[in-house]
Amino acid sequence: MTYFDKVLIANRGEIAIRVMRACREMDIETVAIYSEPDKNALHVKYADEAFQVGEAHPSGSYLNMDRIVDIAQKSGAEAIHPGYGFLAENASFARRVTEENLVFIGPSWKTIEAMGSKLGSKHMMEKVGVPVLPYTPDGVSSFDDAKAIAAEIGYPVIVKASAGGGGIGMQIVENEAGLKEAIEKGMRIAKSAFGDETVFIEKYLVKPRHIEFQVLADKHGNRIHLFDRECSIQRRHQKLVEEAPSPIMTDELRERMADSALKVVEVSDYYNAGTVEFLYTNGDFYFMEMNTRLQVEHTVTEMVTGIDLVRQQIAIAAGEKLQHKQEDVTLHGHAIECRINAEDPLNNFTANPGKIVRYRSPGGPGIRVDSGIHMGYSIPPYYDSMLSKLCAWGTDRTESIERMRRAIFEYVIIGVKTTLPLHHAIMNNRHFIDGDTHTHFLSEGHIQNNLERYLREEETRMQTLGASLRRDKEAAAISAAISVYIQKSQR
Ligand code: MV4
Repeated sequence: MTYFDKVLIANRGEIAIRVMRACREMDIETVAIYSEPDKNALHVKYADEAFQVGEAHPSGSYLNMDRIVDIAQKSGAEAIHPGYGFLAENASFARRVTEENLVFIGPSWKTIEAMGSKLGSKHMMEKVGVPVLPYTPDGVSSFDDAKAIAAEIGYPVIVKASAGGGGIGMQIVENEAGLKEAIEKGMRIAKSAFGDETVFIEKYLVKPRHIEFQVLADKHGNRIHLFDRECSIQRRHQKLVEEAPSPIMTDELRERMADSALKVVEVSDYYNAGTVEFLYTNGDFYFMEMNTRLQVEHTVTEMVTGIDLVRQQIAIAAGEKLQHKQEDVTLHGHAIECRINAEDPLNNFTANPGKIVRYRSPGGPGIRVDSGIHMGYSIPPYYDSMLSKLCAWGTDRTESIERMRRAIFEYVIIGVKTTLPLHHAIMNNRHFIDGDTHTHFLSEGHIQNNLERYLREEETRMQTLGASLRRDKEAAAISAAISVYIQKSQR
């Protein structure tokens, strides 16, 4: 069944290749866009056609709506997949695509717009009985109107941007003395980051878990969930490790949370793939936000359910009914994803772009590597630092951890510093192994000493490897020649 003849992927890196893989399996031609620094990127080589969309900076390329729509029309693409990040949750873009008679592979722009307001989505969920934390129903704009409500909610509270996401602008307030400054600072950040200074206050949970539910809905009123993911190990609101299912999930809790997640889908008229985000603490859970996109960590859900979420997105966008009933969706085993970023974990995770001089990705039983890099590739400094996603599936969480350890050992990326040593330390950390994770796991310093010891070992390993690198220069030259050959043969 070919739902579309041609789809434009308005993204780069691993997610662009991920979407192109689904398209290739579905016999759908692919159109890539690329910025000037990405002209030799893997997603450009992978696509059937590729067009330069602009210069390095995202505003001139991957965020350039006019150019993207123009390329879609000129190339004859019928649909656009936004991936994640960039324009994936931009209601104006989804609306523009729809108004140009192209299909946006995602929810309706109206739903994207509605879920983009954290306050508005809380109101919506509260009405249908989805648990939300005590909060100020309207935005707060001054200390006076906030003081009374904050006292009612009870400290600590947190100030959040309504138009925001990813923790940007969040201000934790321990007591009334800090409230005024927190509101003013939160409003300033909200205004500059999102162009909307609306902030609200809600009860602050000290060490919650981040548990999210994958959902799928079609345009005919069918909706299902595809179980839960735990994404609590984050650094500055950037997820580092995700897993499915959550290690603390029970059948009873899952039923309650899934029921809430599906209520969110229903009341928001949602269709396509989405994620309902909750915070969990001591048996209670609270709706946080609805992510109207395919997420980075969709991989672990695919590994434990066997369902290809991108294929489902494309079929739904083409008007198909859901291919699975809820009772058909079964959970099998456990999957963990480690985000491999070009960052230096011992230097405050500073981005570490550069050239990959040696690259060998792991394989074998239960391993999946979704990456946008190859030997000889130079990582541009203009975009986010994620190089690849290393995923390990096991029949249970223990086997999944054991496999992840083995895969991290096999993974060779030379030329840039990466978060691989951090993931080695996490996979060997007693708290992680016991499933005792929460959102402040990394900030509690569990990992640091392990990390330093492991890095010293890593340094020694690199020194011995360095000796063999010289021999590999020929290998690098050969691989460069091959990639040029592929490029030429595709023109
Ligand atoms: C919270 C919270 C505690 N209490 N809200 C971070 C970004 C966004 N997903 C919401 N976030 C949080 N909201 C209340 N009322 C703690 C966080 C939070 C967090 C949440 C999930 C995973 C990691 C986190 C790291 C820091 C803070």
